[in-house]
Amino acid sequence: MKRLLFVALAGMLIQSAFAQKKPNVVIIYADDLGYGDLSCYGATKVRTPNIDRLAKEGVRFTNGHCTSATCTPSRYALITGRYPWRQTGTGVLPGDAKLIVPMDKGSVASMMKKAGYRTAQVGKWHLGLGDGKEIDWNGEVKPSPNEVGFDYSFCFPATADRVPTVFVEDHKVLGLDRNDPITVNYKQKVGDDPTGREHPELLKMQSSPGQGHDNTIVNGIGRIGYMKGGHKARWTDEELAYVFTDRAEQFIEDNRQRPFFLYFCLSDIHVPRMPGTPFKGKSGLGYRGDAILQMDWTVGRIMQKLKSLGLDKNTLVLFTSDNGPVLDDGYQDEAVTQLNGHQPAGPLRGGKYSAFEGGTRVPFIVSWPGAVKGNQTSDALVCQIDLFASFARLTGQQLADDDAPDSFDVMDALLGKSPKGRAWLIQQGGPLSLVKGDLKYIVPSKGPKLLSGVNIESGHDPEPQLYDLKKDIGEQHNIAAQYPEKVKAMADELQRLKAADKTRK
Ligand code: NG6
Ligand code: CA
Repeated sequence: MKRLLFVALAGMLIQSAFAQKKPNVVIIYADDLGYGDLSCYGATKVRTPNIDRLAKEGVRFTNGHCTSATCTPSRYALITGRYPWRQTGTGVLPGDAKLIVPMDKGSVASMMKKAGYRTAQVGKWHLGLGDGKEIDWNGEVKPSPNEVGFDYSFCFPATADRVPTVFVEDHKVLGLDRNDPITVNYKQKVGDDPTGREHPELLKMQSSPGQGHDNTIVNGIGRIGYMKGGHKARWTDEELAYVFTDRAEQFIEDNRQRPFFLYFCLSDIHVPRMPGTPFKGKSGLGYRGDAILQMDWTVGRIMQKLKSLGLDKNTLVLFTSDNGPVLDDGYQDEAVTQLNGHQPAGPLRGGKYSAFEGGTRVPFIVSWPGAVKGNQTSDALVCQIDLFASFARLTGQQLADDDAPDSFDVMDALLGKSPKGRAWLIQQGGPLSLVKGDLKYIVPSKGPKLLSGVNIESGHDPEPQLYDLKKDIGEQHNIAAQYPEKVKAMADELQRLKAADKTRK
């Protein structure tokens, strides 16, 4: 009997030691951060010591990607493991859009939950809320991240420049005052709050002409869309990073004794850039540079939190961005005038919204001090769409047949154990591109070559484009005319991959 008890106890101990061993996973997802925006990626005009340290403790990828050159589709791909262009309605969403993540399929979060992880989403969501009927911001906001795998969610619905400018915590608007109910409208003005168009003199930061951002004024900033009510619940932009970081830290602390998965989506460095007072004016590059410093501070806080709880060795931290950089994205915040020679996309052409590499090649860093050797640089082709299948392997799970149809297991590359990532990737700027080996093919498309508001080259061209990224990372020399057979082969392959329901083997 005693012996049996001993065996059972020993078994339980081994099991719990094993359970402890499951690494925590933290994704820190920056918004609109470019390939050249960090000092560990070559920036010299701005310094990011905390993120540089993260890179030093792990692997810094030179060929890491989001799927798309804007936010909503990239996030859709990360969460679902499915290319966003397979589903209509995955473009940049307004703040009153319905949830676009399918609830009848697995998400990276529900998969981690199945593996025994406690899961959370903190920060910008931008994948819609509710079921398509008008959202009742004064009641239950549902479905939300909670319905697609997150045990805990603390988000704002869309972007910082879109109404409603409130936090939603597990189905409820935080700090709601019943006597001041919220109404949101993207078509016409609601309520009596002044708009940026009517009252530009009330703005603390002017909107850029011709780019919208001149509807309801909240905290002295004109937004996209109109809102009424909810005055006490509205956020203060200067506090966003602090509020989100506090929630993320709290979640880590609350779950320090069990494996957790945190999808931490920063509002930095998206517009309106309105950093907290400690960072204002600190970079010398205007508020965009200041927001980079604030973002780096946030990363430092998370690293410090993990360390203080003794979790740093057993936590995989992934830092990346949802799309490439933009300077003037709707506000006159001196991002252009104070650029000071800084190169947000580094050596890459284009930026946010673009089919060129600047749109989708982003900072991508993995650290896991207990399992990953530090000081590594990897040229493996990896994409955020691959996290679903990769984390499934990390946590010892089989994917259901129709889960994550475009996600490849690149875990060995992510851990710096293999120089090989995926063999090819479809990227989405305006037009789609196929990257395979050193070559990149951009589908011919109609549209302006220069997106004039944001001053970014779109990648649109009525002629096919082919670039050798190994020799020409800046995509300056279109070699399509020299290699018509390669163009044809890549165009055919892209067609075939698009037509398949699934590209995962
Ligand atoms: C664009 C907005 C831009 C930004 C972007 C979304 C205009 C003219 N521009 O439509 O300011 O909000 O949407 O950015 O409205 S993202 O990073 O969330 O994709
Ligand atoms: Ca973005």
